[in-house]
Amino acid sequence: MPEVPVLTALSRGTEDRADALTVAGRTCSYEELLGAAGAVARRVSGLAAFAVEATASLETVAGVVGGLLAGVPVVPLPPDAGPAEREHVLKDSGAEVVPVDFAERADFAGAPAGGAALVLYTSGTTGAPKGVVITREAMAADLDALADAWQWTAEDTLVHGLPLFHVHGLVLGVLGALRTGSRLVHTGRPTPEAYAAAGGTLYFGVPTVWHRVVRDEAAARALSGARLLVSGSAPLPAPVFEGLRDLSGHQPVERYGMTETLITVSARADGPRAPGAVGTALHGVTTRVAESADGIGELQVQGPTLFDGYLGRPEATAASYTDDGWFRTGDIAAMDADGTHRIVGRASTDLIKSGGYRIGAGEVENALLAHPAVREAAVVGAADPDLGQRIVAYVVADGVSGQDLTDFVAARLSVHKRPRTVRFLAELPRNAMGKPQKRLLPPV
Ligand code: MCA
Ligand code: AMP
Repeated sequence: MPEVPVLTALSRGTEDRADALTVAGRTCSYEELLGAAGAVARRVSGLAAFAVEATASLETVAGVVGGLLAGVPVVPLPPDAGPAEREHVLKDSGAEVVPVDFAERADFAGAPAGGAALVLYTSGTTGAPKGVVITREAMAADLDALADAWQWTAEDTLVHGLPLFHVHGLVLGVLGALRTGSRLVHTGRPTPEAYAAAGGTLYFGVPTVWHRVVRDEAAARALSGARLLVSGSAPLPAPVFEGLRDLSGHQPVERYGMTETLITVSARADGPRAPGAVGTALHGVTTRVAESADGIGELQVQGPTLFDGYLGRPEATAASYTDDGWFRTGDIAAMDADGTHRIVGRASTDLIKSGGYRIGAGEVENALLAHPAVREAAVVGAADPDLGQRIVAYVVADGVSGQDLTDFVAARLSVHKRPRTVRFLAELPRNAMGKPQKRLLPPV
């Protein structure tokens, strides 16, 4: 078997079985995956980077494993990305799209172990998304620390249905299984029925998924045979925590992270769990809460799981660190005496979390302003019981409907970046300097 960096269990092959991996209803063994990944590796070897259409499929897994095998960074493209977002990602990364045929098989000897493995595009408060460079070393360190915290082993069957172009679904949800040797069942979509039917021991979901599971009582009860339910990517509301506990018998483990840092803080399989608490720093990670009078401040982190910078943006990379070398998460946190972290908010209201997706208000505003009828636009996140936050757009525009604008954004960017509510105003509230004042916008 060739040595695939990061993917210890896949390389070792001793945990191989005919149903090692199921993605959206199709199943394969490690041997079959390695053959398909080998064919990708041959094709991409020597490229500076390549992009894969990151649908929920065995093809995406083979593409990413092929990149690791060849030592070529992979840029996973959100499959629903519209032309504006797609062009930006391909141009900014310099990656060409390489199609993957899972039926193609080839041997490939394997590449050196270290260096850039993934470039994941993620939104800031303004402008277009930036490419976050994630190394093999950072992923290996993070997955080992999570395996330690969650007692995650080859005995587990991991179940989730999250997108394969973010850290949660791809790094934890696919590469984690191929490093630990746990079986993987990716359900295609993260629906309550599919989670209930999968019969796993370890489940991953964003809070929106857990909210929907709790609303589907039979599905929630069906998870009682699992070992561990894990929530992350956004705050898990207390009623959802309690609903899961009451219906499935499991208190969910909550963990916290970012694309730039991978997962840094988590509750442990053998430790306390409570609503609103995201646990303690993972093995190897150090955290601090920036000084403030009330013990609440910006969470800053250091450790081996951090990114290798924003692709081609050294100033933005430098700006994301304090002068004394700590990564600034932009999240506001408090730490209990026992080291338990609570995330209490975000420093900027211009970063929206909807359904676990991170969306920059500026990117959506720019998409709206590209519509000929729109003169001004201000985008905010409004509290939503299912999505956590719902994108709301306030626009100054004539001769266009709210639905037209929603569809316009969904078509240019990714579907999940579309405003769910559009409100028309005669003008945006501004201060004396003429700057729009989002906090003066009328309630939704
Ligand atoms: C609706 N649709 C439209 C439109 N309206 N299509 C085009 N134009 C429109 N105007 C269609 C969509 O194409 C889709 O079709 C269907 O409606 C449902 O889409 P949507 O309403 O957006 O789905 P949802 O129900 O709101 O999705 C909830 C979700 C999703 C499934 C929970 O938000 C999700 O997958 N979230 C996971 C995000 C995630 O993994 N984040 C991790 C990043 P069709 O159904 O046919 O597709 S965070 C991270 O990585 C860090 C490190 C961490 O901490 O984890
Ligand atoms: P992303 O880069 O898409 O992974 O988004 C990272 C952001 O998600 C963080 O900066 C937090 O704001 C948020 N986040 C992730 N996990 C949690 C959590 N367990 N509780 C609260 N916020 C979270």
